[in-house]
Amino acid sequence: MKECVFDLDGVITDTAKYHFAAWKKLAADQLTLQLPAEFETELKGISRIDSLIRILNWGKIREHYNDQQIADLAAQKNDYYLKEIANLTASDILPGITTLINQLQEHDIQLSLASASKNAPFILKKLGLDDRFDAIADPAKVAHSKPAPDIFLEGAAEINLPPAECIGIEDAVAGIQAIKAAGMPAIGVGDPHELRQADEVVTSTAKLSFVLLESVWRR
Ligand code: B16
Ligand code: MG
Repeated sequence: MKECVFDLDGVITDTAKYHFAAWKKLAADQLTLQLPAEFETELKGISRIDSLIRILNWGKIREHYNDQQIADLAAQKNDYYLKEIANLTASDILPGITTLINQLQEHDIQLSLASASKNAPFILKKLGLDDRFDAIADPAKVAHSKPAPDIFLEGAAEINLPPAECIGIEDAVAGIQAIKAAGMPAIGVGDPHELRQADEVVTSTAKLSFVLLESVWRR
């Protein structure tokens, strides 16, 4: 194992609640839809535009919006989201992640980020983790979003390593599918049944360690 490719939301920090708060506000204020709580999980790892289209389809109002209106609504959601995350600090890093990063770097493992979020560089900076990562894969540069492998392949390519030397960590089903499609072992964080396509699932980021990742990679 020479590289660890991290997802952001749900692995490094819990921004899902802020995404959901922003979607709820957009849906209520602009679409007169009341989003049920299940959407918080359903939108994990899904790109901004794909999330909006799911919401419009759920509300059976997709055909009322053209591409420009969809882009404007997505931009409005992002404004709400940026307000939600304005006060993120290092205290919002999930348990065990700083220790894991330290352990990986002590073993000369390269770190890259494979988040669907266009806000990922900004969020890493707010968390004080931007200088710990060797590469941040840009979701705007890849053709297909998760569950396609593109963003994880990009994370490996940025460091010039083959996927076989990498391991990926994800909290979303679409993300686990993306890691496996990229040809990397996948570590899931969350519910073992929901994430059963992963090679190993931990119920909390606090349970991640270099020893665990290395042993899964060697299987
Ligand atoms: P943005 P991840 C994902 O992050 C979120 O889980 C998902 O809810 C969000 O829609 C997506 O990023 C895009 O984020 O609107 O900031 O570009 O889990 O891939 O780190
Ligand atoms: Mg995630």
